[in-house]
Amino acid sequence: SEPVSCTGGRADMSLDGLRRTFREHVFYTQGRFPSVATRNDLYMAFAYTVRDQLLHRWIKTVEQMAGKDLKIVSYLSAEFLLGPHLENNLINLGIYDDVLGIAKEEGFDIQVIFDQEEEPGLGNGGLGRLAACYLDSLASLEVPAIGYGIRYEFGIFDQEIRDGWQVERTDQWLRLGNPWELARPEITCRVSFGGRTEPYQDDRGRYRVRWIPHRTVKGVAYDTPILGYRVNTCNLLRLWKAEAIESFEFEAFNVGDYYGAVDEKIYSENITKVLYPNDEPVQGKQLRLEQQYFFVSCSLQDMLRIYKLGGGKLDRFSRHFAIQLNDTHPALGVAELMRLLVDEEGMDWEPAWDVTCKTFGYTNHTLLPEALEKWPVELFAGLFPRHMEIIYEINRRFLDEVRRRWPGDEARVARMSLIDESGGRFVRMAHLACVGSHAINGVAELHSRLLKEDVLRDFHEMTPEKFSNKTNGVTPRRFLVLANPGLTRLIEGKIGDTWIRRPEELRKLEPCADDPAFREEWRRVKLENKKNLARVIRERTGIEVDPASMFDIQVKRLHEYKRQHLNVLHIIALYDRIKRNPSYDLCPRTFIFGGKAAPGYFMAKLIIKLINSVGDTVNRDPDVNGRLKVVFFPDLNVKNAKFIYPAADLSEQISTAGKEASGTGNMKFSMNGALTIGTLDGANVEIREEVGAENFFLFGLTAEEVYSLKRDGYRPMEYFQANPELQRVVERIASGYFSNGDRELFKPLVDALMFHDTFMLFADFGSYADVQGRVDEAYRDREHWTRMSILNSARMGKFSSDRAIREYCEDIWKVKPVPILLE
Ligand code: TH1
Repeated sequence: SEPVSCTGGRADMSLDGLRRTFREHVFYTQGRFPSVATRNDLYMAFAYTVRDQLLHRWIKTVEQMAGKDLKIVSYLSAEFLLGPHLENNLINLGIYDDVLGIAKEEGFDIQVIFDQEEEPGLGNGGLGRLAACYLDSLASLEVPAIGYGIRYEFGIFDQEIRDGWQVERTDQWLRLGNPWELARPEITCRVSFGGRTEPYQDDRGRYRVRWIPHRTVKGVAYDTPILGYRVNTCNLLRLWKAEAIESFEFEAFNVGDYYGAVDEKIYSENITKVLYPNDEPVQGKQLRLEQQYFFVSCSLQDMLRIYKLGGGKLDRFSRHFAIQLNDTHPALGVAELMRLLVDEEGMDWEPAWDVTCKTFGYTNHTLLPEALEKWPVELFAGLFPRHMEIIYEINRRFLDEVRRRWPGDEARVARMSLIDESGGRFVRMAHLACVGSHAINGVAELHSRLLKEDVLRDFHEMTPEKFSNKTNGVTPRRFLVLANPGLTRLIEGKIGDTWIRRPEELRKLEPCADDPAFREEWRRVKLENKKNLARVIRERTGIEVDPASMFDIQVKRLHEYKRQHLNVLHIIALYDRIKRNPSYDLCPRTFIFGGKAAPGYFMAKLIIKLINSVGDTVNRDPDVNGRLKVVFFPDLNVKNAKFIYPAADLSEQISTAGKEASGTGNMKFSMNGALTIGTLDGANVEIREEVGAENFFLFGLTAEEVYSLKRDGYRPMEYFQANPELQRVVERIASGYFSNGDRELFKPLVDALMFHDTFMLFADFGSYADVQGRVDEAYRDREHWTRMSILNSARMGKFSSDRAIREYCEDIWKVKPVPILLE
């Protein structure tokens, strides 16, 4: 076919071209005169101007990929936490300054325009954000890729803080329209649920099974272009929306059941209404399982459609598609691909199984036992009768193999089975993912090792060659260039800008750590960022914070294993020292928290209340005299995070060792020059290795110590009795000091610590408080602190998502870059 020629017009990226296109969009797309254009009109017109550029590159990408014998990565994820598109795309296109100029000429504040963008909050936290970083890196590395997921009508809730408590508000991100997506009403799939199966003989006399489902919905594709950094590759994020299939409505109309037809429509559209707001663990709700199957089935049908378009033969599918399962949420894909190949395409079991295993890779993101997904067999079989049969058949063949390898070891067979029968019957999604994949990986060295030794030990013993580690990474474009323009400029002044693609080159900054003038500049940038955050904090909370104080920040989802309350215990300890000794010498500190709690997670919500209550008391107490401030920053999301990471002096990464698979916030902070106080958990271990032990504040038990302490019987009371300061801290909470004398309010929290302390705060409290003392001392030596800060940024290159994606491409997906030319 003819290559699409589209030069000039809206593809014109000259200053004049951009300005003309922008004006046209105000007029023809928004239907406004410039003089009456609203803020949203202007934002939309800018967004469409940029989108035109993306579409131009997207078409070139598709055009140049067509007909080539290449391999595409399919990243299957229930969550994509993208964050605002506009600024990011300007950076990737290299027209940020041009557009700033146009805005100025046209007479408005570009910042106001940027603020207008609603972010697609289609994820909970790290897992969803990781998927978004990986899309950025795939495109930036010019690797053909499609992200597949769900177009939730309501993403992660907006958080408000009222009277110190979290209040959830629905996220109406689509209210004013979404200029970044293209609806594709012609790209649809049918997805079925329920019903029964039936054997039959096909025309060649072969035994087959057909699924007679109870109901069927339609998936409609919504496409968002994902442009790489300063390349022409523009990949695709394809999100599925559920709708009713038309024939249903017609049928209902024919028998006159108008309300029945509308009911059906509402029922169908329910599937993609709302993101489940639980980080880990996932709640075992039917609708959640329906969501998982819905998007996985649409995505696999779509891949097969694309593949057949190119004339590919099904037994070679895995040479052209590498599918990655982002945790077990899409693990049903293993059974669904088997169903599509065997039932729909008429393949035999063995070749279909061969294709399936070669196609899938599985990334595990958590060791928390309660977060390992399992679904009651009854629920599962009710929704997916055919998949249940397929899973039993996969399991039968798999367990035969286990028995061959370990004859007589029925305990092992029970442990490895895809069905958990140790009390009730459940489908184990992680086992399904392991058996159906050729590659299994964890997300940090420690996590991958613990997977092999513990959670997936039997699988590792059976197929060690499947296992590898892929330490997480984050994109330096969004989290450094976009979030921290001041630091970016400073770095560029010294070592140019090639580090934005190759962050290992940040190492060239190391010598600058010895240059007093550079250190001075570095501090100036940090101070500006802190002033900026102080302003936002004032606007959102009314609290005044001093940018000259140390900004000690913990932002992440609220979870007991992440131990925000350990941080609080330490704050109360400092407060207690001040109260006992009014002239206590403390380097002034501002403690900043942020993060959402799952709406049904009582303890997490109580911790938010505690943070705010301690803040109320401490911030108001004249005895504190500027030495302590405590702030809870409401509604942490990608948009707000941009103010936070660049302003941190100290990053709190204090999870119980062995619980945080990787963490990615830890990387965002350190890249921006924050020092870390942390345990040997997740990627902290590798961050410390990279930046040097002398530039990292380590405390706490190791994962091994945590396990053996648990094994030998952990008694929090012993630590409590041995530490008078800890006693005073707990007593202040228990006595109602922070709750107007109410001793009941925080009792659940105090009791949980005193009698169980599942996450061993008491065991780590002493070491944490000691090391915080060292932090206090270190901060007084500003020159030395700045040195450490510079070295942190300079040595974080490893944690670019580009490095992570390169490893996935080479070791797991076996895919190569395909450079795209514009003309
Ligand atoms: C997170 C992990 O907790 C975190 O340590 C890791 O850095 C991140 O994934 C990216 O790898 C997880 N998020 C979820 C969310 C759900 C279920 C399991 C996990 S693990 C819904």
